[in-house]
Amino acid sequence: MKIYGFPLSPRTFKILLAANHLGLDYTLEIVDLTKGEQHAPKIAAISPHHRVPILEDGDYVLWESNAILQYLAAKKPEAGLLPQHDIKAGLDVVRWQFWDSAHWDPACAIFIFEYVVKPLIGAGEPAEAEITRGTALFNRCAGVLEQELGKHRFVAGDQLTIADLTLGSTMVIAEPAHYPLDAYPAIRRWHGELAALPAWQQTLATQQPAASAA
Ligand SMILES: N[C@@H](CCC(=O)N[C@@H](CS)C(=O)NCC(=O)O)C(=O)O
Repeated sequence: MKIYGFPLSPRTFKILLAANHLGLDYTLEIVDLTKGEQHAPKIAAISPHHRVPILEDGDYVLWESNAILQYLAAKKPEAGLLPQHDIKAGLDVVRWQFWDSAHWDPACAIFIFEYVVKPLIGAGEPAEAEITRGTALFNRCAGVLEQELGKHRFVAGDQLTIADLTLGSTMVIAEPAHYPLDAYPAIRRWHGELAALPAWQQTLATQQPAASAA
C-alpha cells in the first residue's frame, strides 16, 4: 500500500496515524506541497483535484482523507475503529466525519493557513479579519465537540474510532496554529489521550524529516 502525502499536513497525519495504529504495511511517498509537487502529472493522474493524501492499494486509488480512513479501518475490522455490521453504530462514527469536512476542518484550516502556512510560504502576517472569522467558526464547532467529549472518553463513545482520528489529527498542529482552546478542557483532555497513543508518537517521528527539510 502506498500513501502519497505531505507529513506536515494534519490530513496526511491522520492517514499515517490510522495506518500506524492498525499496524498496516505501507510506504509513504512525500508530495512536497511547498514545491508544488501536487501538480506533477503523476499526482494529477490519480488525484483530479491535485490534493493529498492519496492511497494506492494495488490498482485501487482513493483520495479524500476521511474516505481513506474508512478503507483502512475496514482492513482490520477487529480493531473496532469503524463498526462494520451495525449500521447505526457505524453512522455514529461516519456522521462525525461529515461534520469534520463541513465544519471542524474548515474552521481549523483558517488558523493553519494564517499561522502555519503563511510563514512557510512567505505570505506575510496573519490577517486580523480571517482570525476573527476563524475564531467565531472555531468556537461554534469546539462547543459541540466539548459537549460530546464531556459525556464520554472519545468522540463516538468510550472506544477509539476513526471519528477521533478524523477530528483529532488536526490537534497535532494546535499549538503553532494558535487554536483558541482555553475554554475547552474536555478537548484538551482528549488531545492528551490521542497524543499518548504509541501510533501518534510513531507518526510524529515520520513528520520530523519533512519538518527539517521544509
Ligand atoms: N478534503 C480533502 C482535502 C485535501 C487537501 O486540501 N489537501 C491539501 C493538503 S492538507 C492539499 O493537497 N493542498 C494542495 C493544494 O491546495 O494545492 C481531504 O481531506 O483529503
